[in-house]
Amino acid sequence: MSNDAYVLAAEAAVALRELTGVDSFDVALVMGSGWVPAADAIGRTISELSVTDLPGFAPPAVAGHSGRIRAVETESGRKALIFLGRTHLYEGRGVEPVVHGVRTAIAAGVSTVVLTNAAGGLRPETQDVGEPVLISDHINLTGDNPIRGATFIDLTEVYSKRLRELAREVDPSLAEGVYVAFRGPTYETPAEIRMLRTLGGDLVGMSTVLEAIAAREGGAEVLGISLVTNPGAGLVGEPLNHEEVLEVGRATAARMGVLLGKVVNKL
Ligand code: 8IG
Repeated sequence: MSNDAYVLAAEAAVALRELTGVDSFDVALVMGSGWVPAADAIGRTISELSVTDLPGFAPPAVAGHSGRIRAVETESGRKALIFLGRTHLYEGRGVEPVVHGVRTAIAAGVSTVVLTNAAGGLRPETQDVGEPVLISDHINLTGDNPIRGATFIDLTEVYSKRLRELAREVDPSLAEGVYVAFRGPTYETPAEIRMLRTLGGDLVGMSTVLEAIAAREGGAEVLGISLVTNPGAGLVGEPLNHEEVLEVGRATAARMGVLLGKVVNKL
């Protein structure tokens, strides 16, 4: 495999520096569906651009995934890069656009990557809708991987224990769980949800794992947080829809914003 994807990320980082006037960033946050309204609490906006202003990004495909990138200065003086939306594998453009934001952020200096998402909860007995859960580990059932060729990356601690502890200093009530990723775009069948519970999954979604792998490949520390927006299919008997995801995000934006703002200020 050629290293075109890494060259493209380096080019996007150069364009990002020129367009934002920020030489180097400290932290990147990927705001998944339901999380975009929380972005305002992270800091003062320096500038905002469209992903299409930079090389290598796919235009947004889903309502509620806005496709913008915001450069922010936090209270503690850190420079943060906020991706308001992400590209998903189910869009069918392959794995490169899915991880391009993370690779660009790392090429722009970032050493911490915060990945947020909305997810189905596999443990409704203990999980409430609207609850944030720290991702402790993942099971990658996407059938894909951002790394091409025989590069063997250690994934013993994809989601930094240090960052999870730091998040729990901010909010001691935060639970942890294993995030399972499918390619989507369908939600699961009830039989698949029962399978995932047996496999040790606590959350299920269609994002995050490929970005987390790319971040670890690039040497960044990763914090993953899921917002539980629905119980997995068949666990409560109601069908799932995307609008309820956005509604849960709107309802919890203030809490998620405060959480992320405090975590970023502690980095
Ligand atoms: I939000 O129940 C959200 N995203 N695969 N399953 C999968 N993705 C999701 C779900 C869910 N809820």
